[in-house]
Amino acid sequence: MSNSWIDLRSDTVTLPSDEMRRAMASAEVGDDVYGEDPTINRLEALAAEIFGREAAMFVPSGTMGNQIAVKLHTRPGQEILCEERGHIFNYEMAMLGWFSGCIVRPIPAPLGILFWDLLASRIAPPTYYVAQTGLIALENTHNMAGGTVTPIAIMEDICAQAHQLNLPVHLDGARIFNAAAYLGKPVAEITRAFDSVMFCLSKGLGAPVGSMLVGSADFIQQARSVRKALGGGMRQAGILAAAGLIALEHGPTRLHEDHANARMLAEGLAAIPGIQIDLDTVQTNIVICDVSGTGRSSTEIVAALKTQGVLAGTVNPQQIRFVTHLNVSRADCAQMLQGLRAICETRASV
Ligand code: TLP
Repeated sequence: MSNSWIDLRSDTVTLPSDEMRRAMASAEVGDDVYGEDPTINRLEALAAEIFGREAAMFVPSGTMGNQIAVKLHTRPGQEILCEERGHIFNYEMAMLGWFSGCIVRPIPAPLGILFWDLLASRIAPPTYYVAQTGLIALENTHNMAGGTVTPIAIMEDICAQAHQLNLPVHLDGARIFNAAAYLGKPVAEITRAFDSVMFCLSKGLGAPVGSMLVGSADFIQQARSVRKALGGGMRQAGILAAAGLIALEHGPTRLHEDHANARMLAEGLAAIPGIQIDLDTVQTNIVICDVSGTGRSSTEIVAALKTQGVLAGTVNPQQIRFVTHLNVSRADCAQMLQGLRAICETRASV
């Protein structure tokens, strides 16, 4: 898609800045499978430092980071507890079963925010003829709940209770910097209780490619083998890490702008007849609304928006998702709202 679109489908569509492209062109590189790419090594050291962990590993995608963590935390035949709309369960190609040999016990949670009481009753009893719970996986921010943020106290309580049962807890923190901006706390503080954390460089932080997995030195050493087994040994990938370093150093500082734009967009949506939105869910850069009251399906509305140069995504036949990011301005959001109002009014006057 060219730059002339107002692309609200996802923050994955962000384009690398000129500064990133320059850094990529001049990146010092080596063979990362030998551990010899200095730019990757710098990125991994910086990520470990920012998260207050022993080690970090660069992976091509958030999906690979999540799935490596799951593989290491579980054994085939176990169960994984996660929220029912979780990315790890719904959008990662059934890899929890395919790759790790586990099944998911999905749990619905208001605003996508799991808390210990919801999880406790789903943990398998220690009976030899019952599949054992192997992992709890949280997602913060929660994408399909509308970018909602799980408070620190809830995450820490879940981790503390799980650890008492010797259960590991993984965080899909694809957008953890958005959660940190909302909570006003450093990522190290809000993620310290987790056994492993995956976060993405390639979403709101603006890198073209890449995610990171952070954890203990031992965990990351094992993770390197699993990454290699999946074909994720990327050789001179310092070219990508150079953009990742800029994303990690500068990306987090501007996320509040995306959040303010999302709030403005959500309030505008709430004022359009036929559109329903729970403004409580709009905490970060994701806005999910229900369009069924307009008399049109989400697919029809997304198609109508496209004729106006606006791209958005459907969640299901009733819901549309808009995601703000660094390539979308406040004026773009206002233009989208104007277009959507016109679409809904056309229908009303038919
Ligand atoms: N999310 C994408 C789609 O896959 C839905 C998006 O457009 O939001 N965890 C979370 C919470 C995510 O939202 C995503 C991507 C991932 C993991 C996977 O990251 P990638 O795309 O790098 O594999």
